[in-house]
Amino acid sequence: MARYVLTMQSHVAYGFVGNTAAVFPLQLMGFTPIVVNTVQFSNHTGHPTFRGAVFSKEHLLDVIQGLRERELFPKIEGLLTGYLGDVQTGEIILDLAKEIKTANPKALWCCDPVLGDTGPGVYVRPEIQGFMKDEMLQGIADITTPNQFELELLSGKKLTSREDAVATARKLFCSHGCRTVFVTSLRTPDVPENEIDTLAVTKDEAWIVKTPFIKMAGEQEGAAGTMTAVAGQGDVFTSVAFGTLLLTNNLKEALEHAVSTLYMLVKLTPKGSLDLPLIEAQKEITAPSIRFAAEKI
Ligand code: PXL
Repeated sequence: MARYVLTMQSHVAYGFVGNTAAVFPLQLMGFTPIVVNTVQFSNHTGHPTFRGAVFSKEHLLDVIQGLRERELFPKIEGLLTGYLGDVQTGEIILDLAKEIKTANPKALWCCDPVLGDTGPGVYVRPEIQGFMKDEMLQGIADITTPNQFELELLSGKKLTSREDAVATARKLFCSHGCRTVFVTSLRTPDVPENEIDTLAVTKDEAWIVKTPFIKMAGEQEGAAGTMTAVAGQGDVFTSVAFGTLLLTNNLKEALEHAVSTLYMLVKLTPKGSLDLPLIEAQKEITAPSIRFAAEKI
């Protein structure tokens, strides 16, 4: 029986962000993704130019109506969402999440609160930030995957340590929003210079994986002097972590697998590339060559 995950994210013709970062890993893990594209751009917005359009509310609702007519909602076990082009798309996603969860109360929603990253800074419209915090991540989302920069924006404070990150994730989400929080790209002052950490946090447990910090092969000066890094890392991480969690229901396993996959993909990114080698290095998605172990914190 097909295992359906609905992934509603951006589409790029070239490269791997949003759905083009999420769909292939989900397929490799054995899922049948149902793919709704919120935008169609030529490439990710970290390149010097990008072209294309954001799909209208009418278009998105029409596609969703078609899926409703196929009576797919009770069969969907996971909803995966990320980058929002505008608040309207977020409102559609919120209604869709409620409908899917009503149709299948066991379905899980993984909401990646894409807002920005250290280096490029905020790369969404300003109104997305409040919407993400006050609407998307309250109540019915089950899993969220902020990077450090996003957790700081959402909590309104700088994180001072790993313990602070765990406490902040718990306070902000686990008590009255998402049950599970993956915090990525953690480089608080207590993390050594040559290291980058990833956390998996719930109300009663927290795991950490420490990996060597790879200065990104593709990191270069972008528009207006901002640094652009290889895009799509968060999108691939979220897809692999969520897929593994759906397959195994094991938080430690999901954390270790997703971190190990990402580490290898970044390591194998050719110098100067702004996109991950998702196809060439596909075996790193199913069976990463290096396996990093999580410790309890
Ligand atoms: O990786 C997040 C993302 C998603 N979608 C689009 C993007 C980016 C980051 O650059 O440009 C279109």
